[in-house]
Amino acid sequence: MYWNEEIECMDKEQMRKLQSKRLIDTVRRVYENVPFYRKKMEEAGVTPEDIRSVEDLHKLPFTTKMDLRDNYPFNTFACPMEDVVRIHASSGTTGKQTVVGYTEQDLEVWAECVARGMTSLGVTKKDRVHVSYGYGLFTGGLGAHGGAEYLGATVVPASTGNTSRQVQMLVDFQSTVLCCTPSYALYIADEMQKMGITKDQLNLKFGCFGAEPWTEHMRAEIENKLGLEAHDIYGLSEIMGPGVSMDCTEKDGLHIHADHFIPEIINPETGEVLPEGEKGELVFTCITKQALPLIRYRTKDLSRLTWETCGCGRTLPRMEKVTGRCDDMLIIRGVNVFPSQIESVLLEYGQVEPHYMIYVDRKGLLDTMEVHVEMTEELFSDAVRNIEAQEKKLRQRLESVLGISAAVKLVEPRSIPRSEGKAKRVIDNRKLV
Ligand code: DLL
Repeated sequence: MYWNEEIECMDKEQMRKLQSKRLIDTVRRVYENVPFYRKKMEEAGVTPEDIRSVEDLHKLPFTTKMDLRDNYPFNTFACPMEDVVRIHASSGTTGKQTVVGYTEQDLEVWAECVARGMTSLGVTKKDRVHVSYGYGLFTGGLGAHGGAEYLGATVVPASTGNTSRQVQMLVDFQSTVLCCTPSYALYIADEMQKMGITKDQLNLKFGCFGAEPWTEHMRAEIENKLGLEAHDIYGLSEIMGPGVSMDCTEKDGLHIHADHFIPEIINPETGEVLPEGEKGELVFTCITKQALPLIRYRTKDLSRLTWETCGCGRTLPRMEKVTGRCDDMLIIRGVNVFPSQIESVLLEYGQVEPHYMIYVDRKGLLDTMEVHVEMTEELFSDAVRNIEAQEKKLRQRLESVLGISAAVKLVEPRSIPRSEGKAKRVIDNRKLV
């Protein structure tokens, strides 16, 4: 059990004081150590002296994914490289990934946040935690792993893939907690059915599901199929990874570790801060991170906040389940994909025209993606065999850039509908129910 009562039940006024102190330190640190931040603040006409408490947060400029790309890979880091002990990455909007770094202390805070969240939903050191998030540059695997280990639980680092083997492990090891994307949880349930294994043969009690949007309806379905309590875990690499917030036994919003991250909700069009309870874009400011303390980072995720004390007794602010974004990022089988990444692959490849359409669907339980792109007149008049060979090459290229497979179909020149206004590039037929 990892229960930090002093922080998790801290009186609001005291929390604001703690946040203010940490914010002041962080702003000074990034101003002194990160040329990018100094420039950004100078341009906005703010100095560290202008930031005297959390009330002044709104004076600071926002940070975006584009800023991270422009400073690729390490120029946003606020500590010497020799203090960075781990690197992770997530999808960028085009060719380059978004790179994030952690010091030893950052990793400890991360593990503590995940451990706090797991404790809030009932996990203890007696539990056996099966982690089926991907390990590697993605933060899911090592993030959930670190938290479960910090708690003293037994971790099974299963990672992704080979679902029948995962099911067998769940039966053999009698793991009590499952960490994976909600769609993979349903996939596991489906695989169990195929293998003739019932939920009674498993010993699952809790699930920590996240990395993609899911609904209350899916929660009920997963709970029913796997016989566990399904909980939501939210996070993003830029801020930390999984565990920025998680829902507790009450399942009434996700608790944000406000002693490490200050949340705000803004109007995505105007940037104006919205009052408590209104829906808008989530923005986080990291106030304890050493390697990458992002200031007012725009997540593009839509949610709302409440500071009302939760039924579980925690006073930490809660965010509503994220079910949408205010940009065009797609999450396909848990992997973030920007249409602009696909576009750069197509344009770089040649032999095709810059007219394409991305079809996303959910076949059975798996997300699928098919990219239709117009071929050039020359290719069109070529032999069918050559066209097929080009489709295959493009498919391989897309897979290596996106990290997930996508079908590719080369279509006749001028067959994709042109639009008169904003081009519609994505048709997402998945229904989140
Ligand atoms: O997906 C971190 C993570 C791993 C969270 C495992 C939870 C579990 P990124 O790859 O940087 O990090 O993607 C972050 O994924 O901005 C959201 O749009 C989406 N997302 C993450 N968790 C949730 C969730 C990880 N629980 C982006 N509900 C975020 C809805 C989520 N969307």
